[in-house]
Amino acid sequence: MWNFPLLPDQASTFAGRVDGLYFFLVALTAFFTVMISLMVAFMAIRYRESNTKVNRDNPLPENPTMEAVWIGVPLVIVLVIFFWGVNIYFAIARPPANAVDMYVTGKQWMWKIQHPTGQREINEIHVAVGQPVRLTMISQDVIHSFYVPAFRVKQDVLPGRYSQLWFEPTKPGIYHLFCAEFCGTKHSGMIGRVVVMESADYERWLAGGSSNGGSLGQTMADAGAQIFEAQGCITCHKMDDASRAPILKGLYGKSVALNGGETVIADEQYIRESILRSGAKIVAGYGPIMPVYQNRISEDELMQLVSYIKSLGGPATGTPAATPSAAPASETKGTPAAAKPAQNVNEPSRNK
Ligand code: HEC
Ligand SMILES: [Cu+2]
Repeated sequence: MWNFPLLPDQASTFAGRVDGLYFFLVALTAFFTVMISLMVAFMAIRYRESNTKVNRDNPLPENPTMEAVWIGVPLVIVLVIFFWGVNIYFAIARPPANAVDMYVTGKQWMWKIQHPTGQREINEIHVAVGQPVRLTMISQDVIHSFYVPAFRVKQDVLPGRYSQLWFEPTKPGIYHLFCAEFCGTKHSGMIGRVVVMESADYERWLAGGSSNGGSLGQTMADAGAQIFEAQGCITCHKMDDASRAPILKGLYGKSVALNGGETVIADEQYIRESILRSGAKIVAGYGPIMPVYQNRISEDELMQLVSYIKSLGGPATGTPAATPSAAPASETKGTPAAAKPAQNVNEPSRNK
């Protein structure tokens, strides 16, 4: 009979922590609401007009101790709330290093998901229990918001800019995925499900192919490598020759010196911008010769390109990419030399 859940399932590592803070705020609010209401009632009765036995002098008292208490106590309470909130916020803002990268494109009115291993889904995202997932998200049109109540995570998905979200599911099951930003007439229909599976089931699901008929057998990085060739990027960006354009191997996560003297960290957003609006930030030592790819590459393809460039490794002595299966197969095929670690040695020369 009593089946009226006040809160959604707690299905991620954040859920308990967010609820803890939430319940604390509710309890605190309830405490003061009750206390103040009781005081109001008490005063109203005690100082009612007909009661002649009370003292109504009402002098202005001075009581420094009381003032200190009513400044001090709320100060401590709000600081507790602040640091508690900051603590959770930091956890939500910092994906762990072992998180799997997935890519989300929002558009009116659906969610498109790409797995690094190549599966594509629509309005459905399959993940494994205990495996942290990091989402890189973008919108093709208006602002959407990726919201999974059971995970206690919500993040705006913006046009023209990647935003990020991560979570670690703790309980197998099927959970609601909502768009939490009014995004047009069918906003309420922009819903989906997050399917959390046991690892073994998840492996089977990955091996079995996509539930929505996406092409398999090609990882995102492979798809990106193909675009890299098809769009002619490869004619300038060589694997071992930085004379025409920077070598992209080892770019991801590195700090890049720009022509203006500043440096930027080469994250997803920077790589995306470098491709779409190459003139916006020019790498030190190069001219603005790279074509502008705006409107020539779709958001989905851009994510594949980003995934490919990430698969070429990070700055720390060519660390393998976060997605082990994402070897740039078609890239290295013709140029075995490119696969040699010796490549990293050449890298500093790119900033000549
Ligand atoms: C005509 C030659 C040319 C082509 C074609 C070209 N690029 Fe570039 N690219 C450059 C040059 C030169 C730079 C450095 C100057 C700058 O930042 O614009 C660069 C910079 C970049 C950067 C930033 C590199 C860094 O070290 O910070 C990325 C990422 C990039 N290109 C990706 C691509 C992709 C992906 C394509 C294909 C869609 C592409 N480029 C096509 C010449 C080219
Ligand atoms: Cu939406």
